[in-house]
Amino acid sequence: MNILDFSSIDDLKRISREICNKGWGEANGGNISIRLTGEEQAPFQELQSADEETSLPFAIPELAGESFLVTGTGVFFRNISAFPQESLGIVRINSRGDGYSTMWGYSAGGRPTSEMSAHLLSHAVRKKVSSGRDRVIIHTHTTNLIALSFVLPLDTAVITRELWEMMSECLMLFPDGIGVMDWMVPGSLDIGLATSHLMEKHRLILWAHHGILGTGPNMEQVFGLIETADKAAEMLLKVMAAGGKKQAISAGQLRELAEAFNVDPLKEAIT
Ligand code: 2HA
Ligand code: ZN
Repeated sequence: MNILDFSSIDDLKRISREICNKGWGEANGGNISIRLTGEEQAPFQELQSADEETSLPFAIPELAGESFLVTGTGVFFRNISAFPQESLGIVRINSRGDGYSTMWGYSAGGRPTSEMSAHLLSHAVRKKVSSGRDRVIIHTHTTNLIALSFVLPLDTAVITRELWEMMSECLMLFPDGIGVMDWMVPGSLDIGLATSHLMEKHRLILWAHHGILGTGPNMEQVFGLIETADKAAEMLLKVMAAGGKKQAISAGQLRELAEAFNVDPLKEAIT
């Protein structure tokens, strides 16, 4: 089996192009990880990595033995399609969940994304809370959501409500809201721990003045979630620039929407 034929690699190439088309993929901004399916992990189960194991500053026994396709540090999204083997790698978590080895990729001597802590800690949480369904994490520099983080209070309930009010689809697509974090140092263990904590409740996390993380079962759905939130943010910025809201979807109408589409919206955002 040729690893470059994995559907996950195709998906990643396609979505990284979409991200660049959106203008979110400047330079080496953003990173993506996918927990591989049993079928995609199979070729690595018996393999021993030639590389030394890299220790993690935490233990995630929930992910012991799992393999992940992860974008490399410093990789430009716009180059992934042309150079997949250099830009991407497959890493396998050890049996204790406190280290990983590279099984394939990073062929020019690279290593996984600088945001590896946020990705792995979030995967551990989402595997548990979604009963294994969520396998993808995308981090990207969504222009409009970043801009909003300068003008709205950095509060989960406030930003969730503002986005829900912009389009009917928002509450349907992310009833669990958008978890909002203060600015933190990118790539740090602290940003990873704080992100994974919020991932217990939300599939979208806003990193103030930096970008967003989204999670879900596949690339398409995660990209769709992020694109919808960023479109709502874009509209809110336009509305603000045009003098502010004169009317909006009301709390009562949001409740009607939730009932009609049988979703359970984040309570604090709909008071
Ligand atoms: O450089 O986006 O957050 C990749 C990043 C770090
Ligand atoms: Zn980033």
